[in-house]
Amino acid sequence: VVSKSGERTDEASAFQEGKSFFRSILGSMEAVYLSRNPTAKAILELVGSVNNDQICYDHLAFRTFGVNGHGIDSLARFFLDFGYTQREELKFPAKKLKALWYSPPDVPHLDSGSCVNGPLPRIFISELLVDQMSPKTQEIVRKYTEISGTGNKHAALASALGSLTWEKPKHSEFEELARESEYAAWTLVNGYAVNHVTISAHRLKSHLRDIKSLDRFIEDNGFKLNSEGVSPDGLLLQSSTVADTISFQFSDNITDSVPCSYIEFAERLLLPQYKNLRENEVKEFHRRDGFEVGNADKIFESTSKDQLSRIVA
Ligand code: OOG
Ligand code: NI
Repeated sequence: VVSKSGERTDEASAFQEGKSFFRSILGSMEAVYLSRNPTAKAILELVGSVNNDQICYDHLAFRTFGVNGHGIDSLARFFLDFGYTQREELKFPAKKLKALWYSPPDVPHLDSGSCVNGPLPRIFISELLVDQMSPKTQEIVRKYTEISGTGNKHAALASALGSLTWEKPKHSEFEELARESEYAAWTLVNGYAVNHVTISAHRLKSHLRDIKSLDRFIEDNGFKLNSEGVSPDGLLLQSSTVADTISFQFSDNITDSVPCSYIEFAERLLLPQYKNLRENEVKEFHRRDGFEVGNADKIFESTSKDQLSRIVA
Protein backbone atom coordinates (compact mmCIF):
# COMPACT_ATOMS: atom_id res chain seq x y z
CA VAL A 1 0.00 0.00 0.00
CA VAL A 2 1.45 3.34 -1.04
CA SER A 3 0.53 6.69 0.51
CA LYS A 4 0.20 10.08 -1.21
CA SER A 5 3.83 10.77 -0.36
CA GLY A 6 4.83 7.54 -2.07
CA GLU A 7 5.99 5.50 0.91
CA ARG A 8 4.75 2.15 1.96
CA THR A 9 3.08 2.43 5.37
CA ASP A 10 1.97 -0.07 7.98
CA GLU A 11 -0.68 2.43 8.77
CA ALA A 12 -2.23 2.05 5.36
CA SER A 13 -2.23 -1.73 5.54
CA ALA A 14 -4.03 -1.55 8.88
CA PHE A 15 -6.99 -0.15 6.94
CA GLN A 16 -6.81 -2.43 3.93
CA GLU A 17 -7.65 -5.91 5.14
CA GLY A 18 -11.33 -6.08 4.29
CA LYS A 19 -13.31 -4.36 6.96
CA SER A 20 -10.48 -3.29 9.24
CA PHE A 21 -10.48 -3.43 13.03
CA PHE A 22 -10.58 0.38 13.12
CA ARG A 23 -13.62 0.52 10.87
CA SER A 24 -15.36 -2.14 12.96
CA ILE A 25 -15.00 0.07 16.00
CA LEU A 26 -16.30 3.10 14.10
CA GLY A 27 -19.15 0.84 12.98
CA SER A 28 -20.03 -0.01 16.58
CA MET A 29 -19.97 3.67 17.54
CA GLU A 30 -22.26 4.39 14.61
CA ALA A 31 -24.61 1.52 15.52
CA VAL A 32 -25.08 2.99 19.02
CA TYR A 33 -25.80 6.38 17.45
CA LEU A 34 -28.33 4.98 14.96
CA SER A 35 -30.13 2.93 17.60
CA ARG A 36 -30.65 5.95 19.88
CA ASN A 37 -31.38 8.63 17.31
CA PRO A 38 -34.28 7.83 14.98
CA THR A 39 -34.09 11.24 13.29
CA ALA A 40 -30.45 10.79 12.34
CA LYS A 41 -31.14 7.27 11.11
CA ALA A 42 -34.13 8.40 9.03
CA ILE A 43 -32.18 11.28 7.49
CA LEU A 44 -29.23 9.05 6.56
CA GLU A 45 -31.62 6.61 4.89
CA LEU A 46 -33.51 9.39 3.15
CA VAL A 47 -30.43 11.15 1.77
CA GLY A 48 -28.93 7.79 0.74
CA SER A 49 -32.15 6.82 -1.06
CA VAL A 50 -31.93 9.74 -3.52
CA ASN A 51 -30.36 8.18 -6.64
CA ASN A 52 -29.12 5.35 -4.40
CA ASP A 53 -26.30 7.66 -3.22
CA GLN A 54 -23.28 6.88 -1.04
CA ILE A 55 -22.90 8.89 2.15
CA CYS A 56 -19.46 10.17 3.14
CA TYR A 57 -18.98 11.34 6.70
CA ASP A 58 -17.23 14.69 6.92
CA HIS A 59 -16.59 14.20 10.62
CA LEU A 60 -17.70 12.47 13.81
CA ALA A 61 -17.91 14.52 17.01
CA PHE A 62 -17.54 13.66 20.69
CA ARG A 63 -17.79 15.52 24.01
CA THR A 64 -15.74 15.01 27.17
CA PHE A 65 -15.11 16.39 30.66
CA GLY A 66 -11.76 18.20 30.74
CA VAL A 67 -10.63 17.00 34.17
CA ASN A 68 -8.06 14.49 35.45
CA GLY A 69 -7.39 12.77 32.15
CA HIS A 70 -11.05 12.45 31.12
CA GLY A 71 -10.87 15.22 28.50
CA ILE A 72 -10.07 15.31 24.79
CA ASP A 73 -6.91 13.21 25.15
CA SER A 74 -8.78 10.25 26.62
CA LEU A 75 -10.57 9.66 23.34
CA ALA A 76 -8.01 11.19 20.98
CA ARG A 77 -5.49 8.48 21.88
CA PHE A 78 -7.55 5.90 20.00
CA PHE A 79 -7.59 7.95 16.79
CA LEU A 80 -3.89 8.87 17.09
CA ASP A 81 -3.07 5.16 17.46
CA PHE A 82 -4.75 4.54 14.12
CA GLY A 83 -2.82 7.23 12.29
CA TYR A 84 -4.85 10.40 12.80
CA THR A 85 -3.03 13.74 13.09
CA GLN A 86 -3.88 16.41 15.63
CA ARG A 87 -4.80 19.73 13.98
CA GLU A 88 -6.05 23.09 15.25
CA GLU A 89 -7.54 23.99 18.61
CA LEU A 90 -10.79 25.97 18.80
CA LYS A 91 -11.76 28.04 21.85
CA PHE A 92 -15.24 28.83 23.12
CA PRO A 93 -14.65 30.99 26.20
CA ALA A 94 -18.33 31.86 26.77
CA LYS A 95 -19.33 28.18 26.81
CA LYS A 96 -16.17 27.23 28.75
CA LEU A 97 -15.23 24.70 26.10
CA LYS A 98 -12.32 23.93 23.91
CA ALA A 99 -12.02 21.55 20.99
CA LEU A 100 -9.38 19.90 18.84
CA TRP A 101 -9.83 18.28 15.49
CA TYR A 102 -7.92 15.41 13.90
CA SER A 103 -7.38 14.63 10.24
CA PRO A 104 -7.49 11.03 9.02
CA PRO A 105 -4.45 9.12 7.78
CA ASP A 106 -3.97 9.18 4.05
CA VAL A 107 -5.12 5.68 3.23
CA PRO A 108 -6.67 4.55 -0.01
CA HIS A 109 -10.29 3.52 0.32
CA LEU A 110 -12.38 1.34 -1.93
CA ASP A 111 -14.84 3.63 -3.65
CA SER A 112 -17.70 1.32 -2.83
CA GLY A 113 -18.13 2.14 0.86
CA SER A 114 -20.73 4.34 2.48
CA CYS A 115 -20.72 5.95 5.96
CA VAL A 116 -18.05 4.33 8.19
CA ASN A 117 -16.89 2.28 5.19
CA GLY A 118 -16.39 5.35 3.01
CA PRO A 119 -13.48 7.80 3.20
CA LEU A 120 -12.28 8.10 6.81
CA PRO A 121 -13.94 11.04 8.59
CA ARG A 122 -12.26 13.92 10.40
CA ILE A 123 -12.70 13.70 14.19
CA PHE A 124 -13.85 16.66 16.33
CA ILE A 125 -13.46 16.28 20.11
CA SER A 126 -14.34 18.95 22.64
CA GLU A 127 -14.02 19.21 26.41
CA LEU A 128 -15.66 21.15 29.21
CA LEU A 129 -13.15 23.38 31.02
CA VAL A 130 -14.20 21.96 34.36
CA ASP A 131 -11.88 24.18 36.45
CA GLN A 132 -13.82 27.23 35.26
CA MET A 133 -17.23 25.94 36.34
CA SER A 134 -19.07 26.77 39.57
CA PRO A 135 -18.13 24.74 42.67
CA LYS A 136 -21.44 22.81 42.50
CA THR A 137 -20.91 21.76 38.90
CA GLN A 138 -17.30 20.85 39.56
CA GLU A 139 -18.34 18.72 42.51
CA ILE A 140 -20.78 16.68 40.40
CA VAL A 141 -18.42 16.28 37.44
CA ARG A 142 -15.52 15.30 39.70
CA LYS A 143 -17.71 12.81 41.56
CA TYR A 144 -18.59 10.91 38.39
CA THR A 145 -15.18 11.06 36.74
CA GLU A 146 -13.72 9.71 40.00
CA ILE A 147 -16.28 6.88 40.07
CA SER A 148 -15.15 6.13 36.52
CA GLY A 149 -11.64 5.38 37.82
CA THR A 150 -9.54 4.29 34.85
CA GLY A 151 -12.57 4.36 32.54
CA ASN A 152 -10.92 7.22 30.64
CA LYS A 153 -8.35 4.73 29.31
CA HIS A 154 -11.17 2.89 27.58
CA ALA A 155 -13.06 5.82 26.12
CA ALA A 156 -13.26 4.37 22.61
CA LEU A 157 -14.55 1.07 23.99
CA ALA A 158 -17.20 2.88 26.01
CA SER A 159 -18.26 4.78 22.89
CA ALA A 160 -18.46 1.61 20.82
CA LEU A 161 -20.51 -0.17 23.49
CA GLY A 162 -22.70 2.82 24.27
CA SER A 163 -21.82 2.50 27.97
CA LEU A 164 -21.10 5.22 30.47
CA THR A 165 -17.76 4.77 32.24
CA TRP A 166 -19.41 6.06 35.42
CA GLU A 167 -22.63 5.20 37.29
CA LYS A 168 -25.88 6.78 36.28
CA PRO A 169 -26.38 10.14 38.03
CA LYS A 170 -29.31 11.35 40.11
CA HIS A 171 -31.93 13.39 38.33
CA SER A 172 -31.19 16.41 40.54
CA GLU A 173 -27.52 16.27 39.54
CA PHE A 174 -28.43 16.29 35.85
CA GLU A 175 -30.72 19.28 36.45
CA GLU A 176 -28.06 21.08 38.44
CA LEU A 177 -25.57 20.76 35.58
CA ALA A 178 -28.16 21.71 32.97
CA ARG A 179 -28.73 25.03 34.76
CA GLU A 180 -25.11 26.03 34.21
CA SER A 181 -24.08 24.14 31.09
CA GLU A 182 -26.23 22.10 28.71
CA TYR A 183 -22.96 20.60 27.47
CA ALA A 184 -22.08 19.33 30.96
CA ALA A 185 -25.53 17.81 31.45
CA TRP A 186 -25.38 16.16 28.02
CA THR A 187 -21.98 14.63 28.72
CA LEU A 188 -23.04 13.33 32.14
CA VAL A 189 -25.80 11.16 30.58
CA ASN A 190 -24.28 10.40 27.16
CA GLY A 191 -20.61 10.02 28.04
CA TYR A 192 -18.37 9.17 25.09
CA ALA A 193 -21.27 8.31 22.74
CA VAL A 194 -21.06 9.88 19.28
CA ASN A 195 -22.51 13.40 19.58
CA HIS A 196 -23.17 13.68 15.84
CA VAL A 197 -22.11 12.48 12.46
CA THR A 198 -21.86 14.97 9.60
CA ILE A 199 -22.93 14.22 6.05
CA SER A 200 -20.49 15.58 3.50
CA ALA A 201 -22.85 17.43 1.14
CA HIS A 202 -20.31 18.09 -1.64
CA ARG A 203 -19.47 14.39 -1.90
CA LEU A 204 -23.08 13.41 -2.69
CA LYS A 205 -23.81 12.70 -6.33
CA SER A 206 -27.44 13.81 -6.36
CA HIS A 207 -28.78 17.38 -6.55
CA LEU A 208 -28.42 17.49 -2.74
CA ARG A 209 -24.70 18.11 -3.13
CA ASP A 210 -25.12 21.81 -2.40
CA ILE A 211 -26.12 22.48 1.16
CA LYS A 212 -28.99 24.84 0.33
CA SER A 213 -30.75 22.07 -1.60
CA LEU A 214 -29.93 19.58 1.13
CA ASP A 215 -31.32 21.88 3.86
CA ARG A 216 -34.50 22.47 1.88
CA PHE A 217 -34.89 18.73 1.25
CA ILE A 218 -34.49 17.97 4.97
CA GLU A 219 -37.08 20.60 5.93
CA ASP A 220 -39.50 19.55 3.18
CA ASN A 221 -39.38 16.08 4.68
CA GLY A 222 -40.56 17.42 8.03
CA PHE A 223 -37.28 17.70 9.97
CA LYS A 224 -36.29 20.85 11.85
CA LEU A 225 -32.91 22.47 11.38
CA ASN A 226 -31.30 24.21 14.31
CA SER A 227 -28.57 26.27 12.76
CA GLU A 228 -26.97 27.23 9.50
CA GLY A 229 -23.54 28.84 9.43
CA VAL A 230 -21.02 30.11 6.91
CA SER A 231 -17.35 30.65 7.79
CA PRO A 232 -15.97 34.21 7.30
CA ASP A 233 -14.09 33.05 4.18
CA GLY A 234 -17.41 31.79 2.80
CA LEU A 235 -15.99 28.32 2.11
CA LEU A 236 -17.31 26.16 4.98
CA LEU A 237 -21.08 25.85 5.14
CA GLN A 238 -22.68 23.86 7.95
CA SER A 239 -26.16 23.13 9.23
CA SER A 240 -27.59 20.74 11.81
CA THR A 241 -30.84 19.29 13.09
CA VAL A 242 -32.16 19.51 16.62
CA ALA A 243 -31.11 16.57 18.81
CA ASP A 244 -33.45 13.66 19.45
CA THR A 245 -34.38 12.96 23.04
CA ILE A 246 -34.26 9.62 24.80
CA SER A 247 -35.89 8.41 27.98
CA PHE A 248 -33.22 8.02 30.67
CA GLN A 249 -33.63 6.25 33.99
CA PHE A 250 -31.69 8.09 36.68
CA SER A 251 -30.16 6.30 39.68
CA ASP A 252 -32.92 7.61 41.97
CA ASN A 253 -35.50 5.91 39.72
CA ILE A 254 -36.75 9.11 38.17
CA THR A 255 -37.19 8.70 34.43
CA ASP A 256 -36.98 11.78 32.24
CA SER A 257 -36.25 12.57 28.63
CA VAL A 258 -32.73 13.83 27.97
CA PRO A 259 -31.11 15.20 24.81
CA CYS A 260 -29.29 12.64 22.73
CA SER A 261 -27.61 13.25 19.38
CA TYR A 262 -28.24 15.22 16.21
CA ILE A 263 -27.01 15.10 12.62
CA GLU A 264 -25.04 17.76 10.79
CA PHE A 265 -24.42 18.67 7.12
CA ALA A 266 -21.28 20.29 5.78
CA GLU A 267 -20.28 21.62 2.39
CA ARG A 268 -16.64 22.49 1.79
CA LEU A 269 -16.09 24.72 -1.22
CA LEU A 270 -13.00 24.73 -3.42
CA LEU A 271 -10.03 26.77 -2.22
CA PRO A 272 -9.54 29.84 -4.48
CA GLN A 273 -6.34 28.46 -6.02
CA TYR A 274 -8.20 25.34 -7.23
CA LYS A 275 -11.41 26.88 -8.44
CA ASN A 276 -10.64 26.24 -12.12
CA LEU A 277 -10.20 22.48 -11.68
CA ARG A 278 -12.52 20.28 -13.67
CA GLU A 279 -15.13 18.55 -11.55
CA ASN A 280 -13.63 15.08 -12.06
CA GLU A 281 -10.21 16.32 -10.92
CA VAL A 282 -11.41 17.65 -7.58
CA LYS A 283 -10.20 15.82 -4.46
CA GLU A 284 -11.11 16.51 -0.84
CA PHE A 285 -7.76 18.26 -0.22
CA HIS A 286 -8.63 20.90 -2.83
CA ARG A 287 -11.42 22.07 -0.56
CA ARG A 288 -11.63 24.24 2.57
CA ASP A 289 -10.46 22.10 5.49
CA GLY A 290 -10.89 22.46 9.25
CA PHE A 291 -13.60 23.96 11.42
CA GLU A 292 -14.88 27.41 12.32
CA VAL A 293 -15.53 28.76 15.81
CA GLY A 294 -18.51 30.88 14.69
CA ASN A 295 -20.27 27.94 13.04
CA ALA A 296 -19.41 25.52 15.86
CA ASP A 297 -20.67 27.89 18.54
CA LYS A 298 -24.20 27.62 17.10
CA ILE A 299 -23.98 23.91 16.31
CA PHE A 300 -23.18 23.15 19.98
CA GLU A 301 -26.67 24.42 20.79
CA SER A 302 -28.32 21.63 18.82
CA THR A 303 -28.67 19.71 22.09
CA SER A 304 -29.92 22.67 24.16
CA LYS A 305 -33.31 22.86 25.86
CA ASP A 306 -34.43 25.93 23.89
CA GLN A 307 -33.96 24.04 20.68
CA LEU A 308 -35.61 20.87 21.94
CA SER A 309 -38.66 22.76 23.18
CA ARG A 310 -39.04 24.24 19.70
CA ILE A 311 -39.95 20.80 18.38
CA VAL A 312 -42.37 20.00 21.18
CA ALA A 313 -44.10 23.39 20.89
C1 OOG B 1 -19.88 20.07 18.51
C2 OOG B 1 -20.34 21.35 17.84
C3 OOG B 1 -19.37 21.88 16.78
C4 OOG B 1 -18.70 21.58 14.27
O1 OOG B 1 -18.72 20.85 13.27
O2 OOG B 1 -18.19 22.71 14.25
C5 OOG B 1 -19.36 21.08 15.52
C6 OOG B 1 -20.80 19.55 19.57
O3 OOG B 1 -22.01 19.83 19.58
O4 OOG B 1 -20.31 18.82 20.45
O5 OOG B 1 -19.86 20.02 15.44
NI1 NI C 1 -19.78 19.03 13.70
